[in-house]
Amino acid sequence: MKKLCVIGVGHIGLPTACLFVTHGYQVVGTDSKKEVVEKINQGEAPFREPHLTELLTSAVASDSLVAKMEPEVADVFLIAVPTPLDKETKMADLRYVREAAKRIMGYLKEGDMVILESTVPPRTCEELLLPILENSGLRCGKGFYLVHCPERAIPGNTIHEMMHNDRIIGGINRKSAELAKDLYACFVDGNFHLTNLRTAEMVKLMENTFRDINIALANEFSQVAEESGVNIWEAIEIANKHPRVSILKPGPGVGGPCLPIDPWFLARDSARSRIISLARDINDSMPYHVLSLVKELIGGIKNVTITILGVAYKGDVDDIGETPALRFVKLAENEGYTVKINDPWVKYFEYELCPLEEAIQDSDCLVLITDHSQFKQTDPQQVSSLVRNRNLVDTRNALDHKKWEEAGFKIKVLGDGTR
Ligand code: SAJ
Repeated sequence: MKKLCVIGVGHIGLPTACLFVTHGYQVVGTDSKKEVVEKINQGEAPFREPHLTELLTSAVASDSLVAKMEPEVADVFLIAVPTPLDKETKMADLRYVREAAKRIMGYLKEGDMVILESTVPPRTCEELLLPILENSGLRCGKGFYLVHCPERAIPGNTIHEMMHNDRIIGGINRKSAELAKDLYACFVDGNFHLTNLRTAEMVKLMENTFRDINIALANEFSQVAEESGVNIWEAIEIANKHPRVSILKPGPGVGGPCLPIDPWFLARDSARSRIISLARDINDSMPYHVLSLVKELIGGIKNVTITILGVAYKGDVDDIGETPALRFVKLAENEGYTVKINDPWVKYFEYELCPLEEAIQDSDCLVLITDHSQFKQTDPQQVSSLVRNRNLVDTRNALDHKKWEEAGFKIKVLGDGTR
């Protein structure tokens, strides 16, 4: 039986490890965080993701998955570490990939495979990973195999997408890519697209950049719609009926571990990447626009208290990475507002979180930033008896506005110029 060593058991590494276990592999998952290792060994997922807990509990109970701080000898090494953005230089911070490679190097033996799933700028595999791994004395492509198989699963539906999405496999040579395809085929029923390392690196970045630019366009459209007396939500829905149009949704900004970061890995030379950096600027500016909507609603109210509904970067996840909510809270505080925050998913945030009732009490304006399912079920009649002023800004077009209006709320919906 083949043994896998997964370096980095986070949002991608852990579900991947569990899926390999389900298909008969012995897996060691390593992480530099002691508390993550301990939690996993107790069968507890360190974050929320549908179906993960069931998979993890049975993987740990059957002794097929064990978490450790250090790697060990294996047949396949799979790297799924973060590749954050260095905010000052707007360059990829590749220190975790470098560290992972150094750690693996000492355990590499003839015939092993190294897979990089982390998102990286083009040529990282060849110029950073490969030379470190070759310090083992083995030759890449002959002594050991190297592939880039970028993760493409969406948080909130990770397990399903890992099993059913197509996979890109870039290999140092065809043999590497073919071997990796055979490996993943145990749980992936999507198609495999085999290519070279640098194409695989670029494809992954292009996918997230395409999405970021599409959202920036939707955000720009939403502001034009507000000025033009058009409801952008209706307009986008109709435009998308065209067989070759697919516009995404506007919102309070773009967050998460990928979209605000990956485009910069392509846009290092901004003279050649004007659309990419412009889209980033548009999306980053959305919290300012949300603030302007709040200001229009609250008018002359003194000693304003606002309630923020949701700080996760998107609905029904507990992740606050790069969330536009943080910028919005800071802007609101700079206006002198008292800010109260509720998020039924998030446990830790830079600002205090409180229960819904407490967050709503005596509020002058509710601002829905994240479209969690729980907020859609909130009863506006109950809310109306708790607030001081009945104002609502819905940045996601997520709520039943008729009901909120019936409860006496004045409403602004981002992108709706008909109100
Ligand atoms: N957003 C909008 N409007 C939309 C869609 C999203 O404003 O119409 C916002 C969300 O609210 C969120 C941000 O964009 O703040 C990103 O959310 P997302 O759902 O678009 O994507 P992620 O970051 O959760 O996952 C993406 C996915 N990439 C693509 O769909 C091309 C996922 O498949 C990747 O695996 C993931 O990035 C990654 O790890 O790269």
